[in-house]
Amino acid sequence: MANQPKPAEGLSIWKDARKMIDKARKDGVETVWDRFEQQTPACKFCELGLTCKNCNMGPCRISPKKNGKMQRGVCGADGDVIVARNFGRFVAGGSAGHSDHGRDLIEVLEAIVEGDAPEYKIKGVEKLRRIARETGIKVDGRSVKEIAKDLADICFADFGSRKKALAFVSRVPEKRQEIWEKFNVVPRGIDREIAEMMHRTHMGCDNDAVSTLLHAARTALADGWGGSMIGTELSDIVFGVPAPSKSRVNLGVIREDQVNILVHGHNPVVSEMVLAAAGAPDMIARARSAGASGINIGGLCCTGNELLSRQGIPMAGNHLMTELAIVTGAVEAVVVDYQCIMPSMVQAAACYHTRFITTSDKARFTGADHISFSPKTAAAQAREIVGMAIDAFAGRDEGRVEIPDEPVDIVCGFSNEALLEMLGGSLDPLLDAVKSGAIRGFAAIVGCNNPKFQHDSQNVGLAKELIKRDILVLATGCVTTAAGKAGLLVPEGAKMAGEGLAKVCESLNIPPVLHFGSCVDNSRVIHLCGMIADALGTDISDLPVWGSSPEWYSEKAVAIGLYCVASGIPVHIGTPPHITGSKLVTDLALNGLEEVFGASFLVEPDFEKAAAAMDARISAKRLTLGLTDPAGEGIN
Ligand code: XCC
Ligand code: SF4
Repeated sequence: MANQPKPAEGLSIWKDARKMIDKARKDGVETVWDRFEQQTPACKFCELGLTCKNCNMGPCRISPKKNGKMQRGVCGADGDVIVARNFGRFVAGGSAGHSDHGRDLIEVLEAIVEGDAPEYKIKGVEKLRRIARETGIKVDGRSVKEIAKDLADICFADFGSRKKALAFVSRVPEKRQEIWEKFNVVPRGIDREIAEMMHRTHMGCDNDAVSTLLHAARTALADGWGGSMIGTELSDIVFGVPAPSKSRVNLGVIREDQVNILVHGHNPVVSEMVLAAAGAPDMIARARSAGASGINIGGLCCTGNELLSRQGIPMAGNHLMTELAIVTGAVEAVVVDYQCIMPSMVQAAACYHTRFITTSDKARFTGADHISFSPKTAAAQAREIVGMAIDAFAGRDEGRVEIPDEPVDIVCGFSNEALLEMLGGSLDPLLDAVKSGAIRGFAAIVGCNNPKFQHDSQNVGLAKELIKRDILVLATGCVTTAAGKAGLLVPEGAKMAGEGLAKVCESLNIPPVLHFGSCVDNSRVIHLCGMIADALGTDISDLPVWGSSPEWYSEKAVAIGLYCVASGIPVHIGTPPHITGSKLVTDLALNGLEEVFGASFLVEPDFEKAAAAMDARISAKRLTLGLTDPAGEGIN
């Protein structure tokens, strides 16, 4: 029996989302919330992580307490082993996503050097030189291309299997490196750790849950200090280092009078070219003769964040807004690369005049228009894409267009470089604010949306709770859009912050929540933590910091969570991964990792309780560092 659809109010906190959910129902477009209903309740065995399909003697599923005795799979694997193996592969999936994205940037850098990417340039020359020096490349007296070639080689080498440690492990505080050595989790090669995880979890290999989980940490570290960090740093080198700028956010950025192209996915390589093509005078003229007043590029998810951070394009929405953006009826084309793109967008686009254009051979969607994008032919292909969007404009049905809200102002484009520049070249002013207690600590709120929660309720709720407690928030991934819509990404947002933080925001003219980029840019966060720890002569796990992903959904989010924990940053998550069928694995995640890494996971679906727990730990860490914490006592 079909259930009555839930009222849109309960599904999202946003006006633009609610209106589009209602319109989707009217227009007959199925959304993520409809399908979530259909999939509920979930299979208990899967939810607990107690199913195994790793071989063909199975599939097997373990009842937690069959006759008081732990059941085993056909091969003899118990619940702990099965849960750990599943979790390990989950982390490997996430690390692979970020890292294969990073690899694409190396390929572009190499293509630039070899003259195979004529339309791309190295915009971040200064950063190229700095990173080259950091990684031991000779810089003086050499050309940009020579240096870039060597850096590309060093990055490629990090993907292999012949090194003792990845290049950027040199950024990790010494005490932390010692911990990694002690537990044998120093990441050696990005592809290597991922492949080893697949190997270990084959039938008959790593049959000790703790051992598997330690390798999961190593795999995640290869992502954070490897694949993701390469993704971030090389994107900065090729497309420029983000610097603060203004933009706008929500579905209101879609323009009724223009050809709207939304870029979606994660990698800036395609979307930067689409943006450039859309600015070409002949393209604009073509759009005009089609009856539009111009061409508007808007962002979705992390490709949006990449272009927002560097080029200031407006942001249409985050993960759960992607289908709804199409429902406005005013989107001519959605151009995607990879990751987090719901396959349903093909069907949603087919309900309107919208062209759904895929560009990566790694991410084909049945029913989509595919343009096999290559850096060599980028400009022509980007023009082709923009042309397709312009042609689609004629098919727009004005009667079905509804743009549901007015956009909200934001400030974006924070990076460690930008932060340092704002602070006058040194972290000292920031550290002084921490020491005085004006800023009590830092929290990076990262990641996704998940229909298990009212859309963005936790992302926004937690951010507001933390800034109230004088905890400066860094946001990445889909949380940035939520924070922006809530008015937290502008300096005026400091009105919602505690007194101490508000004063710091005012004196630096910064928002209480800093837009720190896309998901791969969480590498900026761990790097910053490393720099702060070094400046204080301590380890990351001693700092008053947190990571949090309240509404996470993806494998990548778990990889991020685990590399943060293994780097010494405790991590709050709103829902547990599929591990709760094993007491051993769950205890390790919640407590045991603390003994190993000085940080562990907190699972808490209620943002108020999460904020209180995060606050308490920040308070304790301050005291251990020898700092006072009057504000902490005031609020709890
Ligand atoms: Fe994807 Fe990066 Fe999550 Fe958003 S935040 S839903 S992973 S787009 Ni990374
Ligand atoms: Fe079953 Fe073991 Fe095969 Fe998994 S690896 S499916 S538990 S027999």
